[in-house]
Amino acid sequence: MKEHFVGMLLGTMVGDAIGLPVEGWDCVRMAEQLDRFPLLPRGEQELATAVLGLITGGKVAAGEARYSDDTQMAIGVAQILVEEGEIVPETLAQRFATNFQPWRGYGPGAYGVLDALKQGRPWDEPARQVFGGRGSYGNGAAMRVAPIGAFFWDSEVATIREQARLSSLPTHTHPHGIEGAVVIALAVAGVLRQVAEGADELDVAQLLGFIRSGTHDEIFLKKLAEVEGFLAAEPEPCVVAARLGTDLTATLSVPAALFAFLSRWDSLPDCILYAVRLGGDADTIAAMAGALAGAFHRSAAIPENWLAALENGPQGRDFVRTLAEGLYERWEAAPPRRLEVVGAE
Ligand code: F2R
Ligand code: MG
Repeated sequence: MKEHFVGMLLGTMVGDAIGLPVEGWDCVRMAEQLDRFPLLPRGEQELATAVLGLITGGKVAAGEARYSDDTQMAIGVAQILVEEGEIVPETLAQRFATNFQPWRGYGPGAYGVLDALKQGRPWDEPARQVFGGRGSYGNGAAMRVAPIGAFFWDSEVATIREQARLSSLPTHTHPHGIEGAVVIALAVAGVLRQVAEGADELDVAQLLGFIRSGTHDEIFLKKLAEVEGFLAAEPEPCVVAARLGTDLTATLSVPAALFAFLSRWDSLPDCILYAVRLGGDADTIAAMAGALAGAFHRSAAIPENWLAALENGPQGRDFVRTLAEGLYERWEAAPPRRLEVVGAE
């Protein structure tokens, strides 16, 4: 299980890093560029790889693949779980502020909230005030929530929901922003439940059923039904992208990440590259899909050249691995409320 925890966090990081150079490209533009790549002369391929990074399959120098706010904030969530054994929103808000690196590419709302927290504002004020007091329904709470799904994989669904909700509050108070986090946390927990039962193959229907059982929002339930329909029909990636959505909001990105994983769960690289190919918020969709694929397959499934390319500074690849191992050790030493029979709900 330890290597599944590591896979979850390194999967987030590698998905984020691979998608980052093309964040904001639409699906059609992405397809044109990637399909053209193999036809380019060698020199032009090198130039394209310098811009597009690992997505081309070309060589990227060690430590050159940067991560963004997705990984930075997932690190904060994992750190609080290791230190506190549960999410304490005020402490998490302080950690987000301490870890805040403005150049990591935060969403506009989140940037303002973190800046305000850094200046000492009460932890729960800025998030409630953004977007005219409506709160953010961006995907920022969902993109960082995977460590909660791992740490609480064998807890009651209600606990997973509550921990995901609490982890959203420092930046995202809109119900859709929160529910996006709940859905991804449930998905990670559902994957690890299957792992614990010894599954070699993902039971897609069971995982979808588990996610549905803890999802309370009509829009997400409708999107889950669409995801299920696409699994049978397998439309072109750009049709999937157009129908499920690939933007910065939770309702229009979390379903695409789920589809990427559920349709390509058997290969971590295929899952991440497909998530990036959907376009739009590519780093975040690939980070969420990468967390799920990493949780299922373990970190060994991440290609060596991808791992080698990841940045490895003070909070880089090795730090992330050690943090994920610490998360597992914390779970093992002081287990959260366990289910008597796994999967009994
Ligand atoms: N910020 C970025 N990338 C820069 C944009 C790249 C490119 N141009 C593109 O279009 O893809 N990436 C990072 O931001 C996302 C996470 O965002 P987060 O933390 O949820 O931020 P925010 O600002 O709170 O929400 C994101 C956007 O959602 C819309 N929105 C949210 N709540 C709203 C509300 N109540 N009313 C209206 N709009 C709302 C806004 O457009 C927000 O800016 C990740 O992609 C991460 O990688
Ligand atoms: Mg993004």
